[in-house]
Amino acid sequence: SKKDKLAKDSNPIHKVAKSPDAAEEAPKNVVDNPVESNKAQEEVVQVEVAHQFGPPQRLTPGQLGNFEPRDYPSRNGPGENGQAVYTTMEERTRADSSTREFGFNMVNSDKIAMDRTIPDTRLDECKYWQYPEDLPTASVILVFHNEGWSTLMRTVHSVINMSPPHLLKEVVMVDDYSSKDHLKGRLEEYIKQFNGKVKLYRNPERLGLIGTRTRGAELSTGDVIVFLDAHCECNRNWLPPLLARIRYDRTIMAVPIVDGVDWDNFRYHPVYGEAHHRGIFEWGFLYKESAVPKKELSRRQHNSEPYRSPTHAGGLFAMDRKYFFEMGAYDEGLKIWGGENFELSFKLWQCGGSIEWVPCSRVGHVYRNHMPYGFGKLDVKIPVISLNYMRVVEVWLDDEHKEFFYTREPSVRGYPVGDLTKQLKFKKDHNCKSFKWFMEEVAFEVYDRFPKLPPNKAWGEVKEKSGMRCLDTMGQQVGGGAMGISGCHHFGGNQMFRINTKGQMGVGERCIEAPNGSTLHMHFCETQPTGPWQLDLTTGVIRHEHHEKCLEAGSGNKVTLEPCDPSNEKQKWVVNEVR
Ligand code: UD2
Ligand code: MN
Repeated sequence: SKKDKLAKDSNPIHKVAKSPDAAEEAPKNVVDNPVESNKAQEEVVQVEVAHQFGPPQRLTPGQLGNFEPRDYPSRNGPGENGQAVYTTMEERTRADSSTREFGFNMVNSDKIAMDRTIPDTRLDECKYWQYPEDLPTASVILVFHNEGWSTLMRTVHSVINMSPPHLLKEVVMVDDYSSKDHLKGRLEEYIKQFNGKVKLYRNPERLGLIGTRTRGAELSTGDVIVFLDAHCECNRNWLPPLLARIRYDRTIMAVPIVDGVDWDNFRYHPVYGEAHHRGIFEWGFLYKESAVPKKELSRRQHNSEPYRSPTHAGGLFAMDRKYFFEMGAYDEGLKIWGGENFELSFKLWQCGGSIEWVPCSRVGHVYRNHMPYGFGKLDVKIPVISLNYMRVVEVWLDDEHKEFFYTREPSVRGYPVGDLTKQLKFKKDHNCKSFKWFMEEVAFEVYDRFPKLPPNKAWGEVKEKSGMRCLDTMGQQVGGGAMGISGCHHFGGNQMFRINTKGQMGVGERCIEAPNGSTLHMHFCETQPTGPWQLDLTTGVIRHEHHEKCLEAGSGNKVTLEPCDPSNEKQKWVVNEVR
């Protein structure tokens, strides 16, 4: 058709790849590999809709995959092949101010072609997968708020260039109430070159990324919605492997592997070496990635096949559009940023869907230097992210696991999270499985890294009884210098500690140790939830049981372990809860 032709012409990389017309003649659903076929049947037991689709794909070494780009260009120029670009002395001031404004060095980004080449970071095997020809179409949704120009537009170009035109229904850009001039009329003008394939919608008010994604999904018309952050670069043949999984089973959320792009020099680099990783979490719900357990890896025939994951980072994933809404989309009570990845993940797993990471689909994401935008005016007295986590926790966790969250984040316990009727009804109506089931069957490695937390004995600021100073991390990280004491500020943060009944002293996701027997340092928490700290609530003495010494407030900002002396007032502390 005319539309296809236009799209194809504007797509340099796919123009000589197998055309959609040729695809029509290809045999559909031919099962010529008995091993694959058995595997598919096994999975059919779990997923009713799967049987009609047969094996999702097959590997034919020596024969380039049917969607594999045939003429990926090789070029020289700034940033080509994902190389770093550098800032000159004259550019320094502008570069720094753009970094403050966008979290990215836009001066460097502006030097790089919109369609720059990037290195192929996939496993070699990925080139030889044959995917079904009749894949569902995709709407790629880019939500954005005050993004820099060239990083945003490079994302659009990259989606267009790296996707087979007949599978890319549209790119849906949704502006979340940006205020920057460069995102006004210029954007409408610029996207005209894409002949209608790129659509632009604008929010009449700030919805936050979560609400904006749901709006983007509502505005989309493709079979599948693919969300990407507005600063991404798609790698070779990124789209078909995602679509193939959803074609095979519409209840799968398919997640590309997210490579890194440097916020300063824009170097594109693979996220991991050979070992596959997947998304998990600790009990404060900081997102973590961890090597995929053998048990999961061994379910597959080939190392380049998709594997199941408990959760994902949030930004980049594909889902059947209708299924996304059947699952209630995102909880409307989640505000602006954070926690939505867990909400959708827990909901999917517990209510009949699943999440797979797809090694043959790779997309680069520019990790910011810092978050450059605020969250707008919201009537919330705890961090918005904590409120989002609480909504997720209250709906999807059971009592045992909820308690781990509130042990890790004690100051938010009891804060009103708003109406959860809709979420709880969904869970009941869909007969969703328990969080315990999820932990045992899906996220089984989490306990190995983040064991069940014993209750807190005390938490809050640790204040000297003989003065006005509080224990303070002084911003130190693991491997860094000594912690100290400084004027109590009652805001928690670096002065918020937890001492649990097993002797562990925690701050945020970290634990405290005194490796030299004198000064206190940040540590990774041991995989056993135990520690050396004994707090005597009556005397206020904090004793390190291995060094047999007590915590003593020194002069200036100093705090050290010293021989215990019950008459020394400098060794007496009081732990005050702060909210
Ligand atoms: C990560 C995710 C991000 C999201 C977030 C938690 C990746 C690579 N990124 O943070 O997608 O899941 O965790 O919620 O997994 N935006 C808006 N409105 C806003 C704020 C942001 O539209 O009010 C846009 C923003 O322009 C960007 C996207 O939302 O395109 C994600 O925001 P981010 O890049 O600041 O988040 P990130 O990568 O730190
Ligand atoms: Mn991002």
